[in-house]
Amino acid sequence: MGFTLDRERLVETMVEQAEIGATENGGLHRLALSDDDKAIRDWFDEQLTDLGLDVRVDVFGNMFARREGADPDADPLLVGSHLDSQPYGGIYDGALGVVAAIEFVRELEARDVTTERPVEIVNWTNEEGSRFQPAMQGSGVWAGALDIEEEYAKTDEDGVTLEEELERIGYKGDVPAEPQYDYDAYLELHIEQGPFLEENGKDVGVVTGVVGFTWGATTYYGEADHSGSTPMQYRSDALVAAADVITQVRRIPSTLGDRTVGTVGYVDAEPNSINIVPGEVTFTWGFRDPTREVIDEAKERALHEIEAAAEREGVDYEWEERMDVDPVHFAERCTDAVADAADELGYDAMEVFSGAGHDATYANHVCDTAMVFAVSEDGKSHTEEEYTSWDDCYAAANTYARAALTLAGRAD
Ligand code: HGY
Ligand code: MN
Ligand code: MN
Repeated sequence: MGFTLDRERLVETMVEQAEIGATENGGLHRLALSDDDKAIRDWFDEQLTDLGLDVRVDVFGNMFARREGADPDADPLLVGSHLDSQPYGGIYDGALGVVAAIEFVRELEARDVTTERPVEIVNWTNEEGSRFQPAMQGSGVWAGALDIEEEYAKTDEDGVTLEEELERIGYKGDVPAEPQYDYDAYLELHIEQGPFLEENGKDVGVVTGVVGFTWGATTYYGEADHSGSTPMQYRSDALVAAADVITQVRRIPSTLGDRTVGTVGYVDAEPNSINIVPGEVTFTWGFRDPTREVIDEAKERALHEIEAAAEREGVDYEWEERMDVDPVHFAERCTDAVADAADELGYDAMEVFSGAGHDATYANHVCDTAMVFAVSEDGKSHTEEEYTSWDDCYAAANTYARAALTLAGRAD
């Protein structure tokens, strides 16, 4: 059967990581740079140290470890993903990719395999972009797409800066947050977080690229007033203006591409009392698509709706950009390695373009990249109901390990 992973050990490692930051409904609450993130980072460090690898942490908290190959000067293969989670997310998002990378390195050790290239394993800081925006922040800084000082200064809802949290949990390292080597390739395993693999009855996904995003946050400034004694024509209701835009954010994608999506995920209305006209409302909006032109068109339409709603309701507003990243398409030599691996192992695979964002987007700025997708049951993710069977985890992790070995090359 050639190089395959130890299924039992993969499941054990997944169960172990899922205990750190576990919620009572079987999900994860492991927000970036929280105490639970510190705990899972310590766990990650322990896994790699036990494998005899030295762990290094960069100044943005990205964690790396290196397994030497036959040729120490060869450009390394980089494998890994992220361990932070959404507020009430699932146990597979990011974690399955890191665990598969750990199990890949464990299997190399167990079989005493010497790879041509060095293999480096990474845990990226703040992929989720929930507590601190943007998403894929650690890989974005590392790839030079985001300015580290700007990202250090980002604050969470309590006004705590990212840099303060990085220092507080002891993961502001000393290595520059930039590629320390000319990486030959980056390979990431992730759950699909969408319906296509399951709908088509496939075992694994060969990911050919990732959508681009644009995220913004708008605040409307109206007039808080008594909800009973203020006649309707006297009102400047910030929430009504926001509601108009929220409806449009839902409608705009249906006029654009078949993979265009639009979401308002966060709304904060003040004073948020049943008998006060909302005076101030902040909400986020986001659009994604495989092509840059469509993303720009969606953003332009949203900004037009934001302005029009402010005029209609007589409220002021301001907005800020929270994220902007181009779509990426992966290198054929890497996607071929994934497709061939699935084929060799007898898994039924199909190509998928990712609707979720991944660190592979920014890794693709640095070196050839590809991803492997595992099936998401009902396509659900970013909820505690996120589920991937152990069989599907194993099929994807096996494909991943085989493709990784192809890209790393065997020296023995
Ligand atoms: O937003 C995303 O797609 C990713 O989960 N951060
Ligand atoms: Mn993820
Ligand atoms: Mn996610």
